[in-house]
Amino acid sequence: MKPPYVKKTVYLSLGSNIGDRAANLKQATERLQDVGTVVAASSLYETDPVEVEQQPMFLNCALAMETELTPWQFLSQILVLEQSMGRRRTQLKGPRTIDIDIVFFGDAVIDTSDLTVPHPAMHQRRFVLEPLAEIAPDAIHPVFKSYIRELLSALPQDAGKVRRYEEPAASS
Ligand code: PH2
Ligand code: MG
Ligand code: MG
Repeated sequence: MKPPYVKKTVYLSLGSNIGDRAANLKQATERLQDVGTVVAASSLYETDPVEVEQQPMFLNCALAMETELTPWQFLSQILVLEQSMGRRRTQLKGPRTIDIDIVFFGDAVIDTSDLTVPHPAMHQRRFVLEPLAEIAPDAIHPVFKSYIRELLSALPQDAGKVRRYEEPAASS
């Protein structure tokens, strides 16, 4: 089968809760320029850990990218990037230097053992929806047919606190 060399818009959610979290998110964003073209980046958000016990606070952000890769080519490149930034998977949802999740891949709907798109928990996670709503409020969930801003406003109030992160001023 010939690969479909079609440009798709991919939305990513990035997270870090080990080390210099802001530097990790920035480095990942820069290195993703080798995987495709980063066309939008949200602010950084400091977010309460959810779905996990006793972990440090996260920084999260969202990116929009354009790529001609297939979803599996793209996935294998982000896994290599996570590894090269020191990600070690010793426990499920363990603390991490960097996590790069595919939220949407164009309007693809994929459910295989190695890849599920749209991300199966994105609509329940304020730490995904709030950064994404900053850069793509009108992106549409290809299964629910809802806008990101609608998914965000449908979240229960208790779905994990999320606030804009102000970088500490550089000391001289
Ligand atoms: N990622 C998880 C589980 N919980 N919580 C926050 N705040 N941010 C994350 O990126 C995150 C999480 C699994 O990938
Ligand atoms: Mg994740
Ligand atoms: Mg992940």
